[in-house]
Amino acid sequence: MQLETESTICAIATGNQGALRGAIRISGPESRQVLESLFPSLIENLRTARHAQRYPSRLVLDRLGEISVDLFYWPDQRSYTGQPSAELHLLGAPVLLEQVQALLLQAGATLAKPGEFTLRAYLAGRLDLTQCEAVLGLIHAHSEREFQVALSQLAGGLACPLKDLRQDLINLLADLEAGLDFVDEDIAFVEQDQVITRLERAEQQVERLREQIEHRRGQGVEFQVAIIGPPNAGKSSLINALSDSEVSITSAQPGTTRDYVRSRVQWGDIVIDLLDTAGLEEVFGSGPRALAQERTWEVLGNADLVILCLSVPSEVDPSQRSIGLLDDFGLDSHTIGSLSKCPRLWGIWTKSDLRPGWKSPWPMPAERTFTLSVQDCFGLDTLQEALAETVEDWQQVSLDVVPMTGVRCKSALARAAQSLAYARQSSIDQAGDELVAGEMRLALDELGQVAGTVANNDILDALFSRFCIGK
Ligand SMILES: Nc1nc2c(ncn2[C@@H]2O[C@H](COP(=O)(O)OP(=O)(O)OP(=O)(O)O)[C@@H](O)[C@H]2O)c(=O)[nH]1
Ligand SMILES: [Mg+2]
Repeated sequence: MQLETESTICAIATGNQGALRGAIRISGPESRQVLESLFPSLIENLRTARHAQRYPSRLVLDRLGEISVDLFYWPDQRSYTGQPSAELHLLGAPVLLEQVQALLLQAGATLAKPGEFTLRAYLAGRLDLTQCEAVLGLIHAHSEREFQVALSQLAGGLACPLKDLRQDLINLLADLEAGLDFVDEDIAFVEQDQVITRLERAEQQVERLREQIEHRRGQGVEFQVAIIGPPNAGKSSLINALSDSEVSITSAQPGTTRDYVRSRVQWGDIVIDLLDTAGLEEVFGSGPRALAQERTWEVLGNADLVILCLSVPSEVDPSQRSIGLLDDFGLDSHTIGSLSKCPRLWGIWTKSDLRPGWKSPWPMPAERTFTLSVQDCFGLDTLQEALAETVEDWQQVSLDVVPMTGVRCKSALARAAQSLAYARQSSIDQAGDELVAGEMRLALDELGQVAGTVANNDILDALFSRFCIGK
């Protein structure tokens, strides 16, 4: 991507799915001129604007007629991107948004490249790299959980402790460097044992940050698969088979599983959280059964993938009348309606041994379907492979996007830890404060890379503010 900020860019900022409100962003030195050609009646207001303001306005579009537009205008660098910018808020219909965007392009704006607004915010010093990556994470967030991880990172999950750590080191370095300036006069701004203690503390903080990143990678973003279905469909048996251990109780009696059971399975690099749930059923009133249903829906809502299990109808079961109607499998229409809203739903015909050669189509929309028998160990491999493949793709996205910070930060933190260790050793060996300061600068560079800023100016600031006090 070009690091060019002289052009005036625009882009539709909301999704193309069609929503109640849509927004188009504009940023760049010519923002006002572009807006003036769209809103001639606002020319005077825009030219005299001294601070960000909202202008309720209207636009006339070809064939579509007049529409109302809320114009938000930031006249100077006090904006997200650090340049004159604007947002047009209007009805979220894609056709409207595209027409308005076309007008902006005609008026001289160019179409923004992916991430270009965030890049400008970064270049303007509005965001550090960890925050930029979190913004990217928000854009790509697949599920509510990933969204939460991205949000917490944006709010400083990593940025805050990192800032504190750097500040500590900058202060220490400033003390050391101040001492270097007065080396002839033998003035020490900081005692040697203080230097050693503070470096040791910094090393521990780096270690804690590394752990935090590791924890974030391991904990926050594990792929969750909710196994659901009517009572007795064989859900718990399936979880046990996939986990290769008896994590959930099974029995011929419907309603065996009452609360959800979590099983963390690991196949090579693939980690999956399998969640066994209480069988879906219509329950009226309150009590443990109703509570169990609530839990099931809760688990289902948070899952990255929902797998619905339906037992193939046994030949001797007279209750199976017309195959293909979900009611025949013990799911009421309300449940079916709610399930159809799951973003990712797979279907499994279980207990295929009960009906050899069973080949009925899956009775509701599903991304993938399988037929298996836990009893005969049939079809488990296929399911396992499909799961592994899906989780691998998902891990790629979720590890690359938000915690891509993690991958990048980990190696920088490792180098920072090493420099701090050298610095401390040099101090212990009394090898000279120049060497200690040199290693500390390397460590700060690494940490600065993590935060996406360079430490030199910070050091100057810290140093300068000290000299002002006494001289
Ligand atoms: N024939 C056959 N029976 C199975 C198979 N899988 C499970 N079962 C039996 O079906 C019954 C119910 O199995 P569970 O795994 O407890 O079913 P569930 O869906 O967890 O049931 P709830 O917890 O009550 O909702 C048990 O008797 C199992 O042994 C299978 O592949 N073939
Ligand atoms: Mg069960």
